[in-house]
Amino acid sequence: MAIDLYYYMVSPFCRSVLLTARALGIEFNMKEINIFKGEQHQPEYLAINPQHNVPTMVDGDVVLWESRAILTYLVSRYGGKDNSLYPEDPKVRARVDSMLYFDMGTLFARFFAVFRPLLLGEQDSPPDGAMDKVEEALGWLDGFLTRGRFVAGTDHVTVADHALVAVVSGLHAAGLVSSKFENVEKWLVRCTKEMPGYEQANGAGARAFGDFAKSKFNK
Ligand SMILES: N[C@@H](CCC(=O)N[C@@H](CS)C(=O)NCC(=O)O)C(=O)O
Repeated sequence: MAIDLYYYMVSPFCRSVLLTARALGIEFNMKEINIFKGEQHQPEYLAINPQHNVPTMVDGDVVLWESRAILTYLVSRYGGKDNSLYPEDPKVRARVDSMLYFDMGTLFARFFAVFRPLLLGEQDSPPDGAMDKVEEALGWLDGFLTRGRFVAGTDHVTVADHALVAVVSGLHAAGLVSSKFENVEKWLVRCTKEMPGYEQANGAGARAFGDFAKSKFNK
């Protein structure tokens, strides 16, 4: 049975899901929800996801939102035994989980404090000082990337890279990642080369996000 994905490409959380799906060879039945037009508030969508955000995945009787839960579900269900995207070794998995939580609780949280009001049209320019907190989180990420080629200290891509690259590539496309973060810059290039279907899953959407962000920052 086809898996439905309700998505909007500007959203990094939809692009991370597409990166994991590409890596696993999963083709979704794609259902666009234009959050700029408020389509997430339609009653049919609220019946699926009362939290009215994207992405939402429907795989038979499994209905999930929260992008990072979708990433790990897809690998656990469709990735086969000990898939390197979300390895079963408890020590490696713990590092992957740690980076997913860093994304959710720190980088994404700070990113969202800047961009949520802009994306939903609640404000027309970024809140004062909020980008400094994003910059601080990018500095930590730069440090984490001294531990290995990818964010969990592995030599290969994991779902933590999918989650983080979707956010960071959008900031980069907007010109908001300082060139002093050399490890981040090199990792971004590595991701474009080593993630299957990167351009379709994330590249174009990240640039669309970058154009949107530039329009709000360069007033
Ligand atoms: N923590 C959630 C965040 C999802 C989220 O907030 N998505 C935004 C788009 S970037 C959205 O759909 N906002 C519309 C709304 O909240 O009404 C995830 O990772 O999936």
